[in-house]
Amino acid sequence: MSSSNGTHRLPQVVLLTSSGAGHLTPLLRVAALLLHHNCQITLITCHPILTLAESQLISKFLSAFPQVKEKQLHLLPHDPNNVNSNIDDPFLLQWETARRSVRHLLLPLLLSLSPFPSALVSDVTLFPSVIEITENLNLPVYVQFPSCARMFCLFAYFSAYMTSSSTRSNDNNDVIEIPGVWPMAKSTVPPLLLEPKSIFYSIFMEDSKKIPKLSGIFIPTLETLESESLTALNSGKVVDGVPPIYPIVLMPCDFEKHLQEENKIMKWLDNQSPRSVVYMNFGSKAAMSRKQIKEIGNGLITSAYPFLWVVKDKELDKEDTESLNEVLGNDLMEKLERKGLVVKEWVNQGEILGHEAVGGFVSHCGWNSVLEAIWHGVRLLAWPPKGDQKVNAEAIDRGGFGLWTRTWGWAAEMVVKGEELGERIKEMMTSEELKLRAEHIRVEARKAVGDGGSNEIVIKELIEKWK
Ligand code: UDP
Ligand code: G50
Repeated sequence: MSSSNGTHRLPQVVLLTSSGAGHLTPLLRVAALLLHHNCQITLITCHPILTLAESQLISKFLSAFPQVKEKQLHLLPHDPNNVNSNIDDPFLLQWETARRSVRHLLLPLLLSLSPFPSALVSDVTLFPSVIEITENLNLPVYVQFPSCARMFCLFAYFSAYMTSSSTRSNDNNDVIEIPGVWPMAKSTVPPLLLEPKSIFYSIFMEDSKKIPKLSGIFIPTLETLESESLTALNSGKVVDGVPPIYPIVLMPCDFEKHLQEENKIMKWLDNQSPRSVVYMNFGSKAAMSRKQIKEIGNGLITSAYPFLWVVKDKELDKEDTESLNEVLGNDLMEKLERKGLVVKEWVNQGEILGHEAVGGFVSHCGWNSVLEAIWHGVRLLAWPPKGDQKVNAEAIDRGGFGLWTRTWGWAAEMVVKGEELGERIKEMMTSEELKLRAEHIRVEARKAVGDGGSNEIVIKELIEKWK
């Protein structure tokens, strides 16, 4: 396609955000990657935005890339007559509202864009509403999947599995046998997917049938880490009709950095020895019980390593207003301060994991966090609380760059004793094997992102298609 002055027209790509920092972050990183390859980007953001973390991330992204056009989609009010209006997870509720709103509001917004876009990349939660609208528009729709390839296998296979399970009599009831990949223990499957009455179950049932209508799926992952799942998907083994899967390595970007110059965390890290610090952060929404928070405090103290601990007391950051002293109590707070740094704020995790003082990461296993640890070659102690996080923990375990104590169950449901945590932290920090594997996989990730690596191949192939 040529413009009137004869120069090659640049691909115009629209990206559609959903809700949750774990969904927004990888979508914005895809946008940054496309910008790097000279695509022109329009970012559609859904308002109101649920968390401060997301609002700030979007602002930082837009100020780092002033050439990006932002279009705001103002969500319809919650529908009290909707059968799903009693959803108690604020993120799930927001997804439902956004799915309904996109169905009504996206078309005029797309038609107002000039030039008309060459492609649309949607967060996975919104794609069924998007394809309803774009069916007659000649606009290829791609999905950004915010989890691992193995989780996508479960998603893609879900409706086929559930519809046929009544006819399978001699199944092993403890596992889901996804064709082409090693069996998935039901104990690792997101619990809501085992409850047919849950809204998340309905979402997986309905949405998985619609995957064949997509032009492609971006999965932030590494070939070396997930070759089995990627091969099974791309060869049609998992289920027929899966569009091309594009594995890409997404790394922390400059636009995510804090704007303020003073940064007490980085200064504190500067004063620690290389690879000595245990970093603990459970992501953007996993809050812990007060009882577990106290045990963690004691566990970090007994592990005898310096630590950087990001405490989270409420699922929504806007509601997380109590001070550290209120949450931890003065006594524990005093003891902790002698050994490490405890904060209760949004930190720049990408930057922290890249600091040479960090030796290990106690993580809830959100997929972005796992990939950030990989990017910086940091070993993990996996402690998944809910959702897709046990599936991600399995990838860490099989990849050999982290430990996972399966008997700890779901962290959202069980309290682990401080001493036990302290012991596992020591094991992670002293393991040479984990260190070597983390370094190995870091090198693989860097290769994928470097000149002529798999990221470049994928993006160039897509840009050719979009021209
Ligand atoms: N994150 C961060 N600072 C925090 C908490 C989280 O930068 O204090 C980032 C983290 O680096 C990751 C994202 O937020 O990029 C969280 O996504 P993830 O998939 O790890 O977990 P989720 O929050 O979705 O459970
Ligand atoms: C959030 C959550 C639970 C959960 C997941 C979350 C995932 C990610 C993949 O992101 O499994 C996903 C696929 C389809 C979809 C939403 C999320 O509609 O709270 O399991």
